[in-house]
Amino acid sequence: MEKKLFLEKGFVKWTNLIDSEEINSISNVYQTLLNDKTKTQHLRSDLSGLGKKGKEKITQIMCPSSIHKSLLKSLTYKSALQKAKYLLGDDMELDFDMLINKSPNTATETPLHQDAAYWISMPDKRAVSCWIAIDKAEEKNGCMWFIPRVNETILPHQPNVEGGALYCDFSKEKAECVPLESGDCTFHDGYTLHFSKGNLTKRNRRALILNFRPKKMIELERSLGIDHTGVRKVRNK
Ligand SMILES: O=C(O)CCC(=O)C(=O)O
Repeated sequence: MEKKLFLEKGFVKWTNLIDSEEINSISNVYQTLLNDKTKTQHLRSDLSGLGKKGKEKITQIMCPSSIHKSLLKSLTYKSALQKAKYLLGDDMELDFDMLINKSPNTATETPLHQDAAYWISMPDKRAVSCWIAIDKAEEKNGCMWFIPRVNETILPHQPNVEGGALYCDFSKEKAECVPLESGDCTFHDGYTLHFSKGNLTKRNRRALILNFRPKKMIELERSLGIDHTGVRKVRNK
């Protein structure tokens, strides 16, 4: 059922990917990384592009498991990989992980985009991102919105502001809001248009995102020096 939906629409919601004990364990590691600006400095940026001047609005920390290697062995990573294999095939492996936190009272949206615009063009285009809600995610704190699959082309993208997230222009009329309880997740493919609104609440909105693609494509990326820690830019037109 989930696979059919994912293949048809380009995204699917998955409830209870992880239980409350596992959420607590991931949440502790997450908070440690969020608070530690020294250790995360080389992997950390503000998706809003405005962070250099003041408080971070949308904190992105790439490859948190390169700092906290225990994450790789966690139930969360194992369970997400198992689902990614079910959705796209047994050759799926973890390509990269990231944390995205929307700080409290930051009416800053993550603009509409397709993830594949950030990636190099690869012969095998299968890829899936698992977006895991560490905190309950709803419209008012910036849950994900997805536009059901249109086609598999990449629209023209550009940064919304200097150093900020990429965005593209497309009608949001058909976008579906996907609220999640803590421990739920969504899976979306690289072409699926998505965005999230700002966080208007008093608490963080923390998401852990794991990206999976075929082992051979990860090897290709690494041979070209791509490990997803480089600058944010359009790589695929
Ligand atoms: O968490 C967000 O606001 C955006 C996440 C996103 O764009 C993604 O996971 O591809």
